[in-house]
This record gives sequence, C-alpha cells and structure tokens, in this order.
Amino acid sequence: MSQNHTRRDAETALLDRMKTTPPKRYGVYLLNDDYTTMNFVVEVLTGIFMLPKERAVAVMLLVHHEGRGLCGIYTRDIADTKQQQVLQRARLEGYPLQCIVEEI
Ligand code: TYC
Repeated sequence: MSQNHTRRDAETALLDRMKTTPPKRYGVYLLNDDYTTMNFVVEVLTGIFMLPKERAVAVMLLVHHEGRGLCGIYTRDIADTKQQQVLQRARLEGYPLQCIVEEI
C-alpha cells in the first residue's frame, strides 16, 4: 500500500512536471560532403523532413555552401528517429552523408 502510494506520488509529480515544463528541443542538421548527390539530399529533405521542394533545394544549397544546415526541430525521440532514418537511407544508397542532433 505505501509502495503504491509512493509510486502514485511519483507518477503525479511526473505528470505535473510534464504539464508545466516544455520538452527540450533538438535540431537535426545535415553536414556537407563531396560525394552525396544534391538530388539525394533533396530527396532526404522532402521525404524525411517533409520540406516542400523549394525549401529542400534551399536547405541543400545552404549545406553545400556553409557546411551544415538545419533540417528541423523536434523533441528528442523524434530527432533521433529522423537522424537514424537519414543514416539508414544514405548507407543503403552508399552515400557518406552525415546527420547530427544538437539541443537547441
Ligand atoms: N556537396 C555535395 C555535392 O556537391 C552536395 C551535398 C549537399 C552533400 C548537402 C551533402 O548534406 C549535403 N554533390
């Protein structure tokens, strides 16, 4: 019984915190390299980050010229999933494309 109480108290405290504390946000970035094709990067940006074609081309060119570029901002789990999707798709196609997650 007292164990149940303790667990319930902990759950209530967690729910209270979730109500009042916004989740941390994480940016997912693509990094430039010399081998991944521009077309593949645009496909990643439209297919995984759901950017419209024109924005995907703009982000791809930003990465190409500046070395890195922000693809989207998410909670931790979604950012990590997007990163894994990018890396898996790139490796399947034989590209060295790199993708990183950083807390904003
Ligand atoms: N630099 C690559 C090329 O000239 C294109 C590229 C853009 C690669 C963005 C990776 O994240 C990247 N083919």
